Amino acid sequence: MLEDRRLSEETRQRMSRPFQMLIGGKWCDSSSGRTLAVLNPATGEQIAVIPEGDAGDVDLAVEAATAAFVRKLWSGLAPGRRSAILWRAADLIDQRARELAELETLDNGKPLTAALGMDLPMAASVFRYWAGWCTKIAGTAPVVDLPGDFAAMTVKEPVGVVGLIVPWNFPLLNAAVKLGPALAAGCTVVLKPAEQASLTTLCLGEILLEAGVPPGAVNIVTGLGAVAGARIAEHPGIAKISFTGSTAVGKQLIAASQGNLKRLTLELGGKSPAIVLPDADLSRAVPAVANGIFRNAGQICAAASRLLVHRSLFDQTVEGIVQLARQHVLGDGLDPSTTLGPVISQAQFRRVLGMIEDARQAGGDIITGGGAVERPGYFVEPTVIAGVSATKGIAVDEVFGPVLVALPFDDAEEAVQLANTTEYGLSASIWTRDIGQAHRLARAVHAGTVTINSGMIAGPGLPFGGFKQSGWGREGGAEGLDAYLETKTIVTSF
Ligand code: TXE
Repeated sequence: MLEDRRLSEETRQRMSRPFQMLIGGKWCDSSSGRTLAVLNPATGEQIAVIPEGDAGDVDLAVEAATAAFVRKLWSGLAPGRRSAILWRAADLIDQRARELAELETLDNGKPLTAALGMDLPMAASVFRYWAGWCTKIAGTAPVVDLPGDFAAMTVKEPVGVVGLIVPWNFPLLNAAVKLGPALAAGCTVVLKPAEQASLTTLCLGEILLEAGVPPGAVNIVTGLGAVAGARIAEHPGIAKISFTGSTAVGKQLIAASQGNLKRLTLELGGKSPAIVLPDADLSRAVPAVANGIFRNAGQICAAASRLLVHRSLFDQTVEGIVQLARQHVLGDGLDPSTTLGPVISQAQFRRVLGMIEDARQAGGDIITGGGAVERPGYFVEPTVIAGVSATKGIAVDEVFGPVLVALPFDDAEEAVQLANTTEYGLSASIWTRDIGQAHRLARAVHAGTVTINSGMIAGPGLPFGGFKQSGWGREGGAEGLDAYLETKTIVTSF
């Protein structure tokens, strides 16, 4: 692999050095010495190893983060200085963009064009956004409605040591999305990347140190969710957790974190509807829905995985998406012609194919795709399924793969009812030229983000999160920052 001429010199050099964990500003192996294999999902081959951190390693990381927090190594820096450090981190991400994008492709499988065009610039812009907040965190001066003379103020304080647990679908970007507000708020961090894709997060640790984040302010422990992640969940020294991952693990975190009543932000699964009304502009809706479900091999929590389309447009809309599905070139993400990469792992590969098979058994019509691609790696064909029950199985369960379920409706009321049938409520899109109708539906749909005549839009300034079992709380914007802050009320009698 190190001889692969498609890789830049920087990437080959980075791959020739070990990947270690970051604890207290030092790079280290796991205390057990154990490692986990890093597999390239496009080939199934091992490309590196990462430390298999365990509960003891998490404890060391929490100790380092606690010492940094208590000594105010990070929160005590002038806000403008912290802002400059986060901005510098963004510049370093830009400088290392090619290398980081190549590592992301090797580790996660996504096309290099996608990593370079989306993940990397967004990760840098996320740090720039949060750099701006460091100098703008302020309290209020509320009125005290009591007899006597009082002056009241509120101040915002960092919540403490936070545990950030990140999934594998956008490894670097998701790490940035959580680190940005945590650091802007003045918290110190124990971050656990997903065991399936940790490489770029470890590089981000290098970048943060180089940018000037003090030792101990950001600690990164690699390891298994059930071991290292579970210890973060129960650790009494951690005040808050921000987690992105499955709804099942989110529920485990709620139970595990009760011991010290941790604050929890949970970004969980989704089964997001795209609602296409009879007057929709299909020239916009069709490519957006296809992109919304096939991009990143469908491994997006807000993927447009349920197409709800008015019966009058059903065949035309589905046909348009099927055409686009068939145009995808599946392959190794380093190959410039590749438009669709593999899913992350053999476990996900089996899970996605199993769900398609269940839909087939249930009488579903597999209009395109539906199988694995005959080649090494974990490639699933872009798939469109119709003719399934709207209320069970693949129509309501998250697949997290390139699989679209198409369901017809007869009127707007039925569309809303279908949109709201799942246990999730992360995002939805509405396609119509009638803007009044669009807004009526936007208010009726249970979803944390609703887009009108657009695929999913996310950015660091936009609150993102879910209704129902898609999670708790919001990331992004002022609300996202607030999740890392405590409000203290100070009242003076005079
Ligand atoms: O997720 P997990 P998996 C959904 C998606 C996917 C399914 C399974 O439907 O098919 O989850 O994926 C850590 N305590 N999403 O198994 O297990 C783990 O190490 C603490 C949606 O990969 O939830 C990783 O860092 N942490 C999604 C992170 O949790 C634990 C993104 C996510 O892994 C833990 C990913 C535990 N007991 C999957 N067990 C989204 N919302 O974007 C695991 N982890």
